[in-house]
Amino acid sequence: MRFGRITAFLAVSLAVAGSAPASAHPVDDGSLRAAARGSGVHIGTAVDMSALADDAPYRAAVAREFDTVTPENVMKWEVVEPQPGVYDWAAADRLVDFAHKNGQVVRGHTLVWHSQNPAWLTETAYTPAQLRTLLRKHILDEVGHFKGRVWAWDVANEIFNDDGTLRDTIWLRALGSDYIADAFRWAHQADPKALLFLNDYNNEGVNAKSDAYYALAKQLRAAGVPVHGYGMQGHLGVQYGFPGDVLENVRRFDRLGMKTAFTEVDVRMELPPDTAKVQAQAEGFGLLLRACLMAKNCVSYTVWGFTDKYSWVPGFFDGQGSATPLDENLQPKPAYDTLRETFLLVRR
Ligand code: 9MR
Repeated sequence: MRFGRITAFLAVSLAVAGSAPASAHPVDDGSLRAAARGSGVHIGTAVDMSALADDAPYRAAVAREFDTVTPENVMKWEVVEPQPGVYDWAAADRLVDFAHKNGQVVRGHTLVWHSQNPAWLTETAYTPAQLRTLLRKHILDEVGHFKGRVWAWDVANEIFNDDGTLRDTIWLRALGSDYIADAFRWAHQADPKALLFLNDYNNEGVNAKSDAYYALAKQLRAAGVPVHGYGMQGHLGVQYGFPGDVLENVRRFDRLGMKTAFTEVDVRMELPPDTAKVQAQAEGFGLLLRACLMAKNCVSYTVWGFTDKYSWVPGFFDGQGSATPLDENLQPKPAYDTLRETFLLVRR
């Protein structure tokens, strides 16, 4: 019964949302986007470009439910520069165009990472000087290509281990920790207006990893490096329990004068789902959104896919899934209701 109303809203709006700009929904149409309006927090999703092209209900839901989008894969280095010096921006441009038609802002993801780099980059024995030149060119070219069209960038992704030591990557090995400050400086040079984020997982609560980020952020900002934001991916699982001190963590970055964001939220579970797991999942989604709304400078809350139809989780974790707020038929789960209710109840 509870979902009947929301499902009806979804059905009606799916019919109209395809090309409707944000201003076409001045009242609460039952969407997440409407609930988030006026909260100061953007509500977002990662977007799967094949689904966006081929699945009309998916496409309509992206337009209707969210006011920020993140490319799930198509801005990653292996996609944008498949051969040295040969760029392919086509898929990423399609998403940016879609976002602008629908009154959405874009979170760019991601500029320096240990994963999803092109084979030509990782399998060639470049010298440190060459690697630095390649990284600089990659960041200047990519941020430059999207200048003025990307609101915020995940500049450095997953640079720490869970114990707070820097992750062993081709960048750290060749360039030492300086690559981090350099990446932010280059991104800022290419688009001085974009918000520049650190981003990681298992850094939502206060722990060794988030302590390392706090120390790094403080140090970079004291040195005048343009680091504006701290991203917490928010990949949770009901079987692990949830971090208890998320608000405390977010607030310490607030006090540093940084923006914060939840960038990839999903809450997975051992399959099959049952009532208790689905309820716990709703609590996980709600916990992170509450922390965001209760902090002063939390600017966005993005889910890593909104429907189980395209979630990355089952492909990566054996026997797990059901991690998003809508099921495979795009029907809302309690997590969806919790997100809406939290937006409507917790006002800054
Ligand atoms: O969801 C993405 C999936 O489609 C890719 O195969 C995968 C490859 O590493 O990356 C996934 O997205 C990741 C994101 O870029 C960074 N944080 C973890 C995400 C889930 O693995």
